[in-house]
Amino acid sequence: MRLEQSLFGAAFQNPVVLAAGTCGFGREVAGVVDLESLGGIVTKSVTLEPREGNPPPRVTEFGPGMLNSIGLANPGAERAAREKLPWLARNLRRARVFVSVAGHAPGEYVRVVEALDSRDGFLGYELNLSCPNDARLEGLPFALDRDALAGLIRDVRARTDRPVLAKLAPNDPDPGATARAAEEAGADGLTLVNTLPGLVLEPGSGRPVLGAGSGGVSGPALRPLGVWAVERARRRCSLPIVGAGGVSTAEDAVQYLRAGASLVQVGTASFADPRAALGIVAGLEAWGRRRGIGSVAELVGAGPGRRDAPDAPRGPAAGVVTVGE
Ligand code: RRO
Repeated sequence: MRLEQSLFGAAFQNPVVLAAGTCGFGREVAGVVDLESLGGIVTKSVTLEPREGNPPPRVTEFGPGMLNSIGLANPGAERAAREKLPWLARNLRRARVFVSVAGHAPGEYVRVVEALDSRDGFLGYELNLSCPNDARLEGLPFALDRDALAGLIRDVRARTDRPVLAKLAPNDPDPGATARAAEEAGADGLTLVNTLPGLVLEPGSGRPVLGAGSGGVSGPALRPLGVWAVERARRRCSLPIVGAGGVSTAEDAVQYLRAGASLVQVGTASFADPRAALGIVAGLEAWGRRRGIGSVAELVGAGPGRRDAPDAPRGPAAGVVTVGE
């Protein structure tokens, strides 16, 4: 199965991308994972000013997932431009880089983009509109306020010619409507989904396990929600979608592709095995080859497969696109 696709004006050698916040700015993980064998990476979110992040512990595990509250720890836009982008420019040729951008106000996103835009080392931006851990943010994240989201995307769109992805939230009752709003505002693609707000308490004391209190839920528990959000967004908008949430195997990635994602991000799985994403690339190729699927693009949005496919959960409905054989 051919894994390459052309998206956002660039060639992606395969659909597997490291998620924001799980690989720093690339260099931090380059000793343990061959980044040039991946479709790409998304950097840690960059804010205008440097941030120390939240008090420890910042991460804890629970049954089927993980809870984090890192608190946007990052060097700020100026140092990211000076100290992080040059390494990416020198070292990543085949893997595509998106810089994640975060802030408290639309103007902060715009200023981060203005600080980075003339530099080399990255393809485009992923606007983090859905961080669950920003104590300084009052009210809803931008991703859950469609008017604010649309205004912010329009402001950024006007400042850059690079591709702009909008990263949306999992606790959105109507991700299709939000996806549509992002498309109309000028986004080039969507990333679905960020982590889900959650709280883990120590039963004895009742105190939160994380230093910051609540955090963002990721890992396998998040996957059905992410796949559902991608499928809903696919129905309402025609932008390329990047699926994220609980991908740890090639089969997980296939679910996102079939639901309508063109790329998939791997996050939490990399903490258990830094090379998990490479295994998913190899597993995807083998999965498709065994089924006679010519290219990954054939899978995107293909929905349910044939009744006789080895692991098809149910048979095809009338009019449903099938792939393979
Ligand atoms: O830094 C974080 O605590 C964080 C961010 Br910005 C985000 O978007 N999602 C998340 O789970 N953690």
